[in-house]
Amino acid sequence: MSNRTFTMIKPDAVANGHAGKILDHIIQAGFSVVALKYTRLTAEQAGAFYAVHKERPFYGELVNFMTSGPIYAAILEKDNAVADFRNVIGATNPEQAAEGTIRRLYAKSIDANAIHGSDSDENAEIEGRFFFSAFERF
Ligand code: FUP
Repeated sequence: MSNRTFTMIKPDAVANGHAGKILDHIIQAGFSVVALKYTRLTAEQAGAFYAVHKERPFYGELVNFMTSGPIYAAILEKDNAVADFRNVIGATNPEQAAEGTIRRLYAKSIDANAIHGSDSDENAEIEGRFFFSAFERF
């Protein structure tokens, strides 16, 4: 899945009305949206998705935040998708994100940071499967 990555437009960005602009930004950056879902995570789902952060002090807040409203989940396709998409979204902390990145443009804080992007090909596949069945993935 080296040409695919997984993203979520997070509850802050959806609530602020930025989802359409963010999707357009992603498409203009050269990614194809090959699967897309509007949904809201349960605490169980958010806890499982971020299980890698279970021991971190911000885990509880992260699960609360990710269940606070609806999200868009999507599988994106492009050559070198994982690394290129990380550049498009910018650093975790929007204050450190480069000019023109999605987090710099639309995120307010490190915890409510507008968008998720997988950090490896392996995680892109795991995360994509978390939301989409093989039938839904084109
Ligand atoms: P990223 O890969 O850029 O999404 O960042 P991480 O995997 O390090 O963190 C995942 C999510 O945990 C972030 F998007 C927001 C949250 N987080 C915090 O709330 N506080 C922190 O100090 C670090 C991460």
